[in-house]
Amino acid sequence: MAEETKLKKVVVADKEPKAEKAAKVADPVGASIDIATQQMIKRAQELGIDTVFDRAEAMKPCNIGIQGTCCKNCAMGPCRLPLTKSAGDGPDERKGLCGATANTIAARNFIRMIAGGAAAHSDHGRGVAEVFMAVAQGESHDYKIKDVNKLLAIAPHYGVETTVKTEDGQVLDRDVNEIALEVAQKALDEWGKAEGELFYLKRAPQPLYEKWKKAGVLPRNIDREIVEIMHRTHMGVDQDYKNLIKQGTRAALADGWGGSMIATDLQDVLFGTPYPLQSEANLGIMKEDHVNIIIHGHEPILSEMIVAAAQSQEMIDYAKSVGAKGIQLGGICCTGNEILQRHGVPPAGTYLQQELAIITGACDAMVVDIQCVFQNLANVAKCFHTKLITTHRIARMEQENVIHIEFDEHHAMEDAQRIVKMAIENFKNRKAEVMIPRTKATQIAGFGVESIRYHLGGTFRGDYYTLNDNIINGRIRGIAGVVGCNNARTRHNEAHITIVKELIKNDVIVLTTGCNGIACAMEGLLTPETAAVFCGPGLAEVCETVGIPPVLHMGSCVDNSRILLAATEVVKAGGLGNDICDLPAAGSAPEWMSEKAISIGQYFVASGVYTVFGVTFPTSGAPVFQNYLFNELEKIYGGKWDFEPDPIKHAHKMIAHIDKKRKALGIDKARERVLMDMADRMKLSA
Ligand code: NFS
Repeated sequence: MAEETKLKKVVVADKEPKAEKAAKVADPVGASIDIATQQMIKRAQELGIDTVFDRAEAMKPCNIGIQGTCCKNCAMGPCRLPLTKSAGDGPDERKGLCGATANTIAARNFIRMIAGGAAAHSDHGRGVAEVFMAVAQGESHDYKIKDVNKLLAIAPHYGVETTVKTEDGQVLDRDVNEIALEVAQKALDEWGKAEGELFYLKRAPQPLYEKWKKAGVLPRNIDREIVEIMHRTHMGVDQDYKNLIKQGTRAALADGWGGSMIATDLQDVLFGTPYPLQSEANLGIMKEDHVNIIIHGHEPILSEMIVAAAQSQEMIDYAKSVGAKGIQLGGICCTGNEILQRHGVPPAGTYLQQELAIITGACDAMVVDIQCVFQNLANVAKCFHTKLITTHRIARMEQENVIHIEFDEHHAMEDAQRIVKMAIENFKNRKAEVMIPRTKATQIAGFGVESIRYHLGGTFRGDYYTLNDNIINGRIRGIAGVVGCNNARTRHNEAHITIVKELIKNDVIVLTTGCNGIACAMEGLLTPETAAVFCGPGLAEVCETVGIPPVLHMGSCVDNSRILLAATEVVKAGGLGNDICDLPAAGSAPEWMSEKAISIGQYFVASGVYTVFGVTFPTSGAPVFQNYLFNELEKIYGGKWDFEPDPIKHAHKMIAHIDKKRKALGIDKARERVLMDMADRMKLSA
């Protein structure tokens, strides 16, 4: 009877006329600090097309999931253990059906995020290693080994000899193809070797390696550490948050010092090591009278070929034959960063601008591979003439208007030409009025371990001597790595830019990757001229002297491995302690959203870096576990997590940490002296 009543109620409720509610839409100015983005959000709203910004208004996040305390690892749940106000009053008695505590649930969820992130970066690395193997075996003719020096530099890390001794004692160079083949095999084995540990771990400063060894977190092989996370977090396995995060650390290290580092290195070998170059950034790089091809995703394997195809005379002539003036390439997300770093192809925007590039009405093709790709691109593309092309075997979309051209390294150029031709032939099909925002900025990108050595190295002394010397004398207060995504739950680019500006204002040099790099480029922070406007006097002086921007763009998110190695070089150059955790340095992801960011954060923390995240933190419902991440991990690895959504406070937490490290090194006095020098100088000029 009770059932019947309930049913009747539902039926009645269904028949009642619903009040028409206007769909919630975003306030363009509240959604982004960037004018081009604001214009395009408004444009989309005029056209009746929803974007991520509107959807973030219409749907709020789950209040339990956001705390990290919802367990759906078995079908007795989901068990929800939100932290309520009264929970802190007495003993924490929250538990799931099986008895799992909030700490266990949050730790399991946290390390599953690490598994997702490490898998994404590392599978990307594996894809590159497979192409490298095909090249080494002579099976792929469209790619070549572009940077032999880089190959020779990394070979010893895999235990591969670069010279050979003849019987009469002569030392001869080994054949490059032979070296490549051996490196390719050893690199591919890193994903599944049965014994030992990852080769690149020994590239870390010795004391750090010893810490990992003592803590028992040296990753054995990449796949194993990720699989083990899935096993341990299965119902009824690992139920100790400390032991769970230990496995999370292993997998994260397998990402940063494994999959990501291998990806970066082999990409450099195949496509060239980046060196500083000039480009532009933001939606304003698109051109109404050109064929616009936007490349979005993460692997540079396909995009390298598309760049080559689009720059060929044959394709440029073809574009002209359909009435276009040429072909304009643009990037979104990290594939954008890859082709920016090596070819100067300008990024059209960050992660949150992907839909907006299509809404310009001038995007003739958007080519996507893997990661950070919105499924809603297909719905947006449907409203325009844009061809949305998926290219990766593991990343397809269900919508019918999406074209799938599976990319294969064995006929790479052929595939790339097919895609470029498709875009050219689509130029004449533009139907909507084109509206490209004018906004764009100039940038200098393409930094890396090698180019920092060139710009900030010493002539006679250690490699990073000039950088270290300026840190010791206090002109540069410290180093910050500011990286990561955008998140539609916070104003687009606001935290990125506020934090970076606050850091450079306080003489902290910034190394950037990922969408933070693109955000900084869009705001014009990646030019040497920026230094005089935004930097403190010490950093401004250094930038002016050596001609670099105060924010150095180091590439995509897998290129965070470049930051690890740059930090290692700083340690090696001397005078700033023996380990990464001794350096006056800090890390930040102001607007993170991806599981990859959590993996990156964990490997930075485990490498000794104080790492602050903005927006939200996925363990807030489990204070004991969170305290372990925020305070206890430092005792093991020298680095720790922190969370601060307010951008100014966020920057000052990093600066306070940098100052603490300066004091521990005994170089805080030198900094005071420099400040006095500046004051004196100002008095003189007054
Ligand atoms: Ni990184 Fe690159 Fe951007 Fe975040 Fe996505 S593009 S790999 S995950 S959103 S920085």
